Amino acid sequence: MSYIHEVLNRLQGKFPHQPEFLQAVTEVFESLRPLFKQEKKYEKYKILHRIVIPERHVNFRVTWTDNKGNIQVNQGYRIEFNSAIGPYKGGLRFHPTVSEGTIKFLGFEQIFKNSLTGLAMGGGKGGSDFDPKGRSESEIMRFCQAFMNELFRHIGANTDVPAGDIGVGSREIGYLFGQYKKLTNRFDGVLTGKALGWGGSLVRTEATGYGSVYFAEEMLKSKNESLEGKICLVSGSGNVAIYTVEKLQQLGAKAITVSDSRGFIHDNDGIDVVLLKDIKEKRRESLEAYAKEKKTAKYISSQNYPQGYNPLWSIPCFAAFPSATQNEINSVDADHLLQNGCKCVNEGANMPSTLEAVHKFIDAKVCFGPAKAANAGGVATSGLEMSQNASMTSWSFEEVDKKLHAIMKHIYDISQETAKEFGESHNLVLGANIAGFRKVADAMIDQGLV
Ligand code: NDP
Ligand code: 2IT
Repeated sequence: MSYIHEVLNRLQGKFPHQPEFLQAVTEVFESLRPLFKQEKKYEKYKILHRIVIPERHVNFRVTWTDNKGNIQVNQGYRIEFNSAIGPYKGGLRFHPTVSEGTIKFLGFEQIFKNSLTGLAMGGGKGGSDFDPKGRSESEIMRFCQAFMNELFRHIGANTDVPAGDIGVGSREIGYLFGQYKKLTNRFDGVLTGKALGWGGSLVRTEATGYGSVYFAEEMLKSKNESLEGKICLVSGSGNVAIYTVEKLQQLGAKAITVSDSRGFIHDNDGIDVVLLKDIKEKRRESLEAYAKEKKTAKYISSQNYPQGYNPLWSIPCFAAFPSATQNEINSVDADHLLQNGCKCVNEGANMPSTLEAVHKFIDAKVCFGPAKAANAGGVATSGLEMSQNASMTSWSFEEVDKKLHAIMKHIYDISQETAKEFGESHNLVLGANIAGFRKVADAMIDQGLV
C-alpha cells in the first residue's frame, strides 16, 4: 500500500463522521501522488501523518441570553491547524451546520491556500453552530462577546488572527474586537476584516470576490479568452458573491444569477449590484425582495428545486462562480454546466464542488480555478491588513488593489507552473495543491519534530 493510501485509510477509519474533512484531504492527497513518486523525504519525515492532525483544537462552550431572557448554549471552535510558515490565520464561521468536521475541512484547506499567497500565514479556522438568522443586533453582540470570552486566550497578532467567513462580517468582527480589547486592554491587529476607522484595510471587503475574478481572468488569458461580454452564473449573495458580481460587471461581463439558502434570482438584464447590496448588506433580507423590486428578475424558491440537482447550474453560461458554500455543485450539476457550454468554473466558496464534479471539470479541460487558489484574495488582503497594522500605516485603495491583483497573478503562475512541472498543464487542482503543500512541508522538516 502506498504511503498516501495508508494515511488516508487511517483517517477514514478514525473520522468516518467527518465526511467534509475526508473529502478535503482526499482531494489534496490525490494531487500529491506525482510529487511523492519523485520525492521520498516527505514520507521519511511522516509529513502526511503530521499535517492532517491540527496542532491544537480548542472546543469551548458559549453561553449567552437571548432577548427573552432564555439561556442559550452553543458550541465554539478554534482549530489551530498548522503554524509552519506563520501565525495561524483563517476565518470564523457562524452557521447552524457547523461541526468540528466542518472547521477541520476549512482549516486544512486554509493551510495550503495561505501558503499559495506567498505571505507568512499558517492555517486555522473557527466558528460556532450559532444561527445568526432572525437574531437582533443586541443578540448578535451578546453572542460575539460570549464567544470572545473564551477565544481571547488563544489568539494574538503574532499567534492566531481570526477573520470573517459565513455569518461573520464587519459587524461581528466589530463586536468580537471590542470584547477582545475589553478583556485584554490591548489594541492589537488580532482580527482582520476590521472597519476602516479602526485598523481595517481598504479592499478587504471586496477582496475575495475581486480576487476570484482576477484569477478567472488569468486562466482565460492563457487561452486567449476574456470575460468581456460573457454570461456568468454566480451563486451565493453574501460577501464573496456580491463583489464577484461587481467586478464581473466592471470588466464588461454579465452576471445573471445570485442565490441564498432559500432560492435564487435569475435576471437576464444582469444583476443590479446596488439593489443587491441594499437588500443583503443593509436590510439583511431574503432575495425574494430582489424579484419584487426588479421586474426583469425571476425568483426560484429552493422548495421548487428538483431532486438531485440545483437548477441554477442548468442555465447556459460561459463561466460559473460558485460562491455560497461547500458541495453546492454535484456531478449532475457539473454535467449540466458542461453540456451547456460552460468554459470556466472558478471556486469563490470553499470546496463548492464535490470530488466527482472536480474530476469532470478537469477531464473536460475547461478552465477550473480550485478554491484554494481562486478565493485566496480574501485571506491575502487580510495579510495586507496585518502588515498595515504592524507598521501603523494604511495604504490607498489603488495600492491594496494592485497588490491583490499581483498576488492573484502569482497564485495563478505558481499553480500553472507546478501543474506543468508534473506534466498536467491544464490541472490547476494538482498545481495549487502541490505548490501550497511543498512550502509548508519543507518548513515542517526545517523546524524539526514540534
Ligand atoms: P456570507 O455569510 O456573506 O454569505 C454566504 C452566502 O451563501 C449567503 O448568500 C448564504 O445564504 C449562502 N449560503 C450559506 N450557507 C448556505 C447553505 N448551506 N445553502 C445554501 N446557501 C448557503 O459568506 P461569504 O460570502 O463570506 O462566504 C461564502 C463562501 O466563500 C464560503 O464558502 C466561505 O467559506 C468562502 N470564503 C469566504 C471568504 C471571505 O473573505 N468572506 C474568503 C474565502 C472563501 P443565506 O444568507 O440565506 O444564509
Ligand atoms: O476562507 C477564507 O479564506 C476566509 N474566510 C478568509 C480568512 C481570512 O483570514 O481573511
